[in-house]
Amino acid sequence: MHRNGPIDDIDESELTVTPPHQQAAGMKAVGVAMARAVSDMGVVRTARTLARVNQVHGFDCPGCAWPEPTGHRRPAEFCENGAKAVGEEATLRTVGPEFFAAHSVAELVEKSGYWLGRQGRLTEPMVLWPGDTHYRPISWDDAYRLIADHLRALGSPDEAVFYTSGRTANETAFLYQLLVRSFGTNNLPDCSNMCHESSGTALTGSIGIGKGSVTIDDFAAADLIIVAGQNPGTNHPRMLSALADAKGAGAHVIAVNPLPETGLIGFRDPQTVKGLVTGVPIADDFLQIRIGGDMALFQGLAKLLFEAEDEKPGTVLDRGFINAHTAGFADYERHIRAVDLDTVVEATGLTLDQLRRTARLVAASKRTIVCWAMGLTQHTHGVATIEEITNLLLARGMIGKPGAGVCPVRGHSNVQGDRTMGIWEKMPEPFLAALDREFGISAPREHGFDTVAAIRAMRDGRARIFFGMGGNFVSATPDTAVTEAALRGCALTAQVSTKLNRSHIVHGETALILPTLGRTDLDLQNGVRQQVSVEDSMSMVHLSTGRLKPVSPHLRSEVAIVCELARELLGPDHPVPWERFRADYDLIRDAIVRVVPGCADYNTRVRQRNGFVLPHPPRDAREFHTTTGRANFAVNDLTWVPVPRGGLILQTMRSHDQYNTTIYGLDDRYRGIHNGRRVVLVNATDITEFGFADGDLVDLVAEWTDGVTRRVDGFRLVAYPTPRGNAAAYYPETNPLVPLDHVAARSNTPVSKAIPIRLERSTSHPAAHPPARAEHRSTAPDTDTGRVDHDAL
Ligand SMILES: Nc1nc2c(c(=O)[nH]1)N[C@H]1C(S)=C(S)[C@@H](COP(=O)(O)OP(=O)(O)OC[C@H]3O[C@@H](n4cnc5c(=O)[nH]c(N)nc54)[C@H](O)[C@@H]3O)O[C@H]1N2
Ligand SMILES: Nc1nc2c(c(=O)[nH]1)N[C@H]1C(S)=C(S)[C@@H](COP(=O)(O)OP(=O)(O)OC[C@H]3O[C@@H](n4cnc5c(=O)[nH]c(N)nc54)[C@H](O)[C@@H]3O)O[C@H]1N2
Ligand SMILES: [Mo]
Repeated sequence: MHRNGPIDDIDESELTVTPPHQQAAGMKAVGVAMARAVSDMGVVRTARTLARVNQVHGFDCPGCAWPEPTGHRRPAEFCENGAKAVGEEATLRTVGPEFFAAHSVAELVEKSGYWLGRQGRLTEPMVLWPGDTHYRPISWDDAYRLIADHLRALGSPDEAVFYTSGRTANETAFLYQLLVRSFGTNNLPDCSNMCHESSGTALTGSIGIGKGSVTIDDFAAADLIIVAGQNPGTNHPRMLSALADAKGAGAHVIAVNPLPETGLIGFRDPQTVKGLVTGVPIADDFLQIRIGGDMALFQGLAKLLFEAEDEKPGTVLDRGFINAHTAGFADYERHIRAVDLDTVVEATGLTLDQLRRTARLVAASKRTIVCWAMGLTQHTHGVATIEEITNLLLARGMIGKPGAGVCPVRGHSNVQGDRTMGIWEKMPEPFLAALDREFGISAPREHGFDTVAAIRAMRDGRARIFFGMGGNFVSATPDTAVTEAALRGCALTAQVSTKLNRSHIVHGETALILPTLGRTDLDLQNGVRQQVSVEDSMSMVHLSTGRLKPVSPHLRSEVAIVCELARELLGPDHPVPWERFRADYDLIRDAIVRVVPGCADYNTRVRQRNGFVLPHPPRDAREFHTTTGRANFAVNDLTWVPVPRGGLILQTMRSHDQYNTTIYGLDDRYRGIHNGRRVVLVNATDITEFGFADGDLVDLVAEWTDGVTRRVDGFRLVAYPTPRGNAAAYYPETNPLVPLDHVAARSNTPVSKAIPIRLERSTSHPAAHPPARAEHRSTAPDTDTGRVDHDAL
């Protein structure tokens, strides 16, 4: 077994910067994908594995949630970054007991997330006893007993937190929430709380279901596609193929982004010979918006649509749809007519001409799709912004017909399915009632903690046990110093994981690592191969079958871990047939049928060629299961993000070489950043005005209304074409800057895309991986508010 993980950690002094790329994908991407995969998996495993990604009898790519095409599948239905995701999981490097014996926790805490992840797959359950210096092996049975003993010792089940990341398959998710609710709590925070929660909240209120209303086939039928707050070239590369096809069929594409992201500006489709040679520019128009200006954009466009309708009545608004299917239009119209276009220009940084041209395109379009991701959701006004998108589409009757609709582009490959299966701290009553009926349990009804509430509860000692079903909670969450202290305050932290990460190293008094099978791994239960299923971003449910020999005989499937823990915790007389579920996943799916609406004949339909699509009343029948029984227009006061005097608004985003907190490598190739990650992209004029030069080393300092100064040190300034007053840097290095209480209204999502900061000349040197740290200097009492006091800067 080869081991060639990085011996040294990141050395930021090696960082180099080149001009951003004009085109994404192409031959280079194929080469990078293959080289990376072969280095992780070896040649044979690479060939075997990549041939099965996203194929009908293969496994679902553990990368993003973009759907597979329903018709012909290309031989390679994955992208460069999908190959990296697969290689990361299917690697032959391992971290077993000898690794933990050789490295103390005190030593590991100094390592970067990159280094930790590159060490390989976890192979055996490990425990860190109170006060001990090293993780030591523990048997599965003892691990379950330890967790059960801790859980039973709590004053109340609500003192435990059960987190889920979005790779967890439907079968696991369903059983996991069943275990947690049988135990007696709804504390089921998930990564979605930090991700598309704003989309779910907005869409549920507006159209009665928190999911996108388009299918992959709608893309080819659209004539206008707006992609706002999303970087598909890196995060959903297969979406570029769908956009390219749509363009081929005549669609016009508009990118709305503060950054000229490479995938949107140019794209070479590696799947076609023509694509490799020529390249197709994706975006016909690029609206370089100021961070946080999107709500203003969509209100401004609506205002211009009303003006166009005044000029030519009956040509712009879809009165038939509005009258038949919506509520609240009159209030919306009154509100929008009062919008001041000068304010829109100021908030967006766009010109009136750009706004007018875009409004003309929207008015002329017969089939419009709007796509979005984190650039819209992770804002104080994320929910309201998505409501404005929906308003605009409703006014033009663009929901529930081919080629049109709302398209939140999900992140994790099964984050949408996990919600469908009940991973949510506030599942509605009909679901809980069905669960009670099916299993003879009494699910608790009081809402549980979401991610931010869970951190507050652990910080304040109201929660004492953290259980993670995947993910990397410590590194994914805001306010790193607060979160790390919160986890350290727990009596027990237990993580079901494939790879080593910081959440194993920043731990409670007792800590457990429970190593599990990934998507690519063969899952045998009593000698019979099991399959799991997932739901993509467009509500398609399909099977995923792993076939690789697991790297260790000690790995257990997530389903097995949930069932075995449940047996230990809830006892042999518990009404749920845990042992039968573990032995045959078809039985889990049969139970899902009786609890989750739209899942009839699950086992049969999921085995069809493309699986099956879950019901979506607005898409299927223009039915809206909202408070009014109609699609609701929402009215929102215009909010945007002014730039603080002497400071900048910072967005935290992904490089091309990472999957959330998993760092694959140190190149953000399209943006021209190589061999390092501690960079901050700032407009060249701002750099000069602040008295710095391109390449200078700076500290990023955030002052918040709670009086705490948060800072991260030693970032290299990179002059970059971002709007004046805006900056960009990578997550998770910048998470110490995101205040825990800086959250989106109504969705409680951390505001990772708009942190007011200022730059200070750095006294530190380009360090070999400065560990995450935030200096907490409290100068004022804690407050509850989430408003930015820009003058504090
Ligand atoms: N390879 C890879 N694939 C991934 C992931 C990964 O880390 N790596 N992560 C997965 C997950 S969980 C998710 S949620 C998705 C994330 O997918 P994205 O949302 O594409 O991810 P981010 O890198 O956060 O990019 C945010 C984009 O929004 C823009 N933006 C920032 N602020 C604003 C704003 O105020 N307005 C507008 N209009 N744009 C703004 C940024 O410039 C950037 O282009 O990707 C998924 N897929
Ligand atoms: N500042 C800032 N913070 C953010 C964001 C941002 O844009 N800016 N984005 C937010 C978003 S959109 C998201 S979704 C979250 C992501 O938050 P998480 O989902 O918690 O984080 P990941 O980095 O995706 O989790 C990676 C870990 O998952 C484990 N893992 C991988 N595959 C499997 C599997 O099959 N089973 C199990 N059990 N474990 C597995 C591995 O051990 C790996 O180390 O981060 C959020 N945090
Ligand atoms: Mo996400």
